[in-house]
Amino acid sequence: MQLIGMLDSPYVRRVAISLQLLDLRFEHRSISVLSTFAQFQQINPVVKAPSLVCDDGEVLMDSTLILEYAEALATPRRSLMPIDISAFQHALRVIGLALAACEKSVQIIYERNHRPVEKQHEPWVSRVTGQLQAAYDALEAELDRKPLAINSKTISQAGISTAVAWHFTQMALPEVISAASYPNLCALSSRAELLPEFKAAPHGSGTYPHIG
Ligand SMILES: N[C@@H](CCC(=O)N[C@@H](CS)C(=O)NCC(=O)O)C(=O)O
Repeated sequence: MQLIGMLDSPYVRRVAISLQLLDLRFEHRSISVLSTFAQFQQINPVVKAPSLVCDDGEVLMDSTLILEYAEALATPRRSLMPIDISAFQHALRVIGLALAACEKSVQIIYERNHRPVEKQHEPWVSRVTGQLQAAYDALEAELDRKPLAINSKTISQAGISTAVAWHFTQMALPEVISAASYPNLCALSSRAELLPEFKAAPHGSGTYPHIG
């Protein structure tokens, strides 16, 4: 199967890291939804990253749905989600916050980079920035309350998504979310970025597996 999309997208990156942790082999094609729109359109006319081209050619999209498929595909069946219901519920809460942080970061980036300056709407950016801060405030508090395990054997989807979201926002919008205010997220991210699965799929324009 092929994973389509660039690793500067947190959605693509969470899938690339999760596929490795599920022991699934995949080819990565680092195609941009922006600079190579027409090429992306040939693969998925909806142009959403990530897209997953399955072995029979069917194309899936949306990172959460792709991860659901990946877990069903893994043999023996594996999951990056906890089995215990209260831990499962908490993981969904944390992943929801991480995905909201990704979405709000992307909205700010698109507003800034893909709209003419005279058409940018500051009240909208302020609203989204407030939502982004709220998501990271809540994630920081959750980590204080219940730290997440960060190693290749025990990292869960909550850990992957939180670490990927934080690193993405710090790479793309460091002036919007000050790292100094979020020590738990900084520590979690630093540990996660040292894992081989994160190093093999680093944030940016490169292709998995990154060597070196
Ligand atoms: N909910 C989706 C969000 C994916 C998403 O918005 N990806 C961005 C790239 S970071 C994208 O495809 N942008 C192009 C567009 O929406 O037109 C997911 O989890 O995969």
